[in-house]
Amino acid sequence: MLHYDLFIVVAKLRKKLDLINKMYKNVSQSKKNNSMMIILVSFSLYLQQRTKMILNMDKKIAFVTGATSGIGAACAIRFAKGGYDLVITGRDQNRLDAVKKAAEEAGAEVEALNFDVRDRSACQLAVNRLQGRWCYIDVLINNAGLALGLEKEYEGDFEDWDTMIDTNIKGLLTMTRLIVPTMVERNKGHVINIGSVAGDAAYANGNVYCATKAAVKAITDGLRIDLSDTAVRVTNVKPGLVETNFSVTRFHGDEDRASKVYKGIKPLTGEDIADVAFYAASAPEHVQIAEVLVLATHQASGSVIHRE
Ligand code: NDP
Ligand code: 8X3
Repeated sequence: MLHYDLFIVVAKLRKKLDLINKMYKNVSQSKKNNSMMIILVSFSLYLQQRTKMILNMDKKIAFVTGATSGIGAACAIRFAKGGYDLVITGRDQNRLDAVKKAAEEAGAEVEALNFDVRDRSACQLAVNRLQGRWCYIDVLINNAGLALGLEKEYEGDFEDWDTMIDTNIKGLLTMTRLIVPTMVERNKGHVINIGSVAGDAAYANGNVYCATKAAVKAITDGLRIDLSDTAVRVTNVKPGLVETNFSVTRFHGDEDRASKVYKGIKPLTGEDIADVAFYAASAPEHVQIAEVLVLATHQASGSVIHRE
């Protein structure tokens, strides 16, 4: 990469000098000197910028989907504090801007991409928009996801089912398909999928959401098998109760109902999960944290929760 970048710089310099010679063939010497000075100053600024970019190439890049809230936002800040630059994605421009600002304050350079992971061509366009070093993602955190509804399977809402399946399964697959090939090319990288305790066993009324997270487990295990002849690592982080916007979304904006989910128990925070993801990404290269189930101390499984 370094050689390639230097090659581009030299080629651009030669092209610029050729152009200058052509443009100023018939101009007086003093005008030529002034113009030459301006061009040299501009070019030295360009070189400074380019050198900064080349030096920055050692900084790793984490790509976090659904970074506008909860676990995704916490991962963005944790990885920024841990020395990564970031690509963050989400659908809400204001919240995306706020997380970008916070991550920049924590020391990261940040590319913010606004798109819906259910829209495959928007995903493709967003990834294609990344240029230079931003094409080389070191850690992909497939976090964008949601639960909608908590009803008996035979009373569930078709639209809620489609949204969960399209986001939690198909969106995660799309991002994996778009980003992992460059990891394979470089024989380097890490995919961290945010699964759930809900994927280990279904709980009452969890049906389709639990199924999407069981699918995340199978997809993560499948990817790990398919990448076992490479140095790319694959991790499934499976949280239990984490207090984020998750339950407000699940209950379609009913905040009272959402707050009851965390009553009588100290739930996990987005930061707790971000710490686990960062730990997995920071393990020595020969260590692959395949799966981590992270529960609040008084939660024993998807359906066993001790409340005060
Ligand atoms: P939040 O609701 O706080 O965050 C969800 C994030 O996903 C938001 O940034 C949201 O963006 C984004 N998102 C949802 N749908 C889409 C979409 N179609 N395209 C792009 N982004 C989207 O919840 P959490 O932080 O808790 O959830 C993050 C992940 O963690 C999910 O996969 C969830 O299933 C999983 N999880 C959560 C647990 C919990 O108890 N909270 C436990 C176990 C797993 P927007 O605001 O635009 O909707
Ligand atoms: C989110 C955790 O238990 O609410 O995946 O399904 S739970």
